[in-house]
Amino acid sequence: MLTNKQKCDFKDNGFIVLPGFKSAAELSALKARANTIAAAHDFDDSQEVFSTARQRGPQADKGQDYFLDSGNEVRCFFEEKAFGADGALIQPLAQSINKIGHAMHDLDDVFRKFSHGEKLAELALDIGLGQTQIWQSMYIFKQPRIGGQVDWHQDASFFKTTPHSVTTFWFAVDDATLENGCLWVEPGGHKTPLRQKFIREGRQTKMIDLDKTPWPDTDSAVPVEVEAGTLVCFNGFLPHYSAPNISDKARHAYTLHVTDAACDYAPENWIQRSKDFPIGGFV
Ligand SMILES: O=C(O)CCC(=O)C(=O)O
Repeated sequence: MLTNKQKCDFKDNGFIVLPGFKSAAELSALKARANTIAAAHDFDDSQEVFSTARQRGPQADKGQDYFLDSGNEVRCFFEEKAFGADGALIQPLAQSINKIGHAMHDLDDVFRKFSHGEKLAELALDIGLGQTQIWQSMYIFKQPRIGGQVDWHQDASFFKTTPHSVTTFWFAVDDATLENGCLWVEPGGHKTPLRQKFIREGRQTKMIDLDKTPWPDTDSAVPVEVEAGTLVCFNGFLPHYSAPNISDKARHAYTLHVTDAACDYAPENWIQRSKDFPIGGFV
């Protein structure tokens, strides 16, 4: 699927941009399903917020259980700015959800179809993933006006394998621009050390600092403005971030975090699978 030049670019830069990877029909089916799941969320069941800041500290509360169990479920998380001072939603429910996670790729028919197939398997092979394992799916709404920032991070912090293998498949469901909070990446930054690791200890999680290498700044980072249907594929060591969406335009995206079964998946990773819910790959 990839040319030799594209394979070399992926190795050198740590990411590759593939416009037109998904069709308009595939995108609209995924978006419709995501909106349906968001609109059906039971507000009384959970008002759990997703924010990258929240993932830093140790936690043990009801919200923590909701988050931890979402690894093998389909669950909704709110935007931090979804709530007014009185605790009520400022926008309608479906426009207040930050993301859906984290096992739709196995549990939901529409998401399953989008997340599997020969085309993805072939691409994975081209970038060095021999036997894929899809651990996590996230549908990120980045809602108009209230869509939260995703702080600089490396996805390998969340999915340790030995040797390193986690790779992110990020699909633009809408056009992603500077205005609505596109991804930013540091070309070549996948060669820098892993700065943090996020681990699970029983029913608790914590972020541990590993390396003090500073996060990129606007001199070394580049925005990845892409059209809907584009797949951005990147090495799990690549630092990336996205700004808040203060525009009136939605910026939906869908991501898959994928490792190679030939590498050992760490028992302290927050998402684990049991025998009755086995991990699978693109085909
Ligand atoms: O889409 C975004 O804004 C960030 C996504 C991300 O950080 C990820 O998928 O690892």
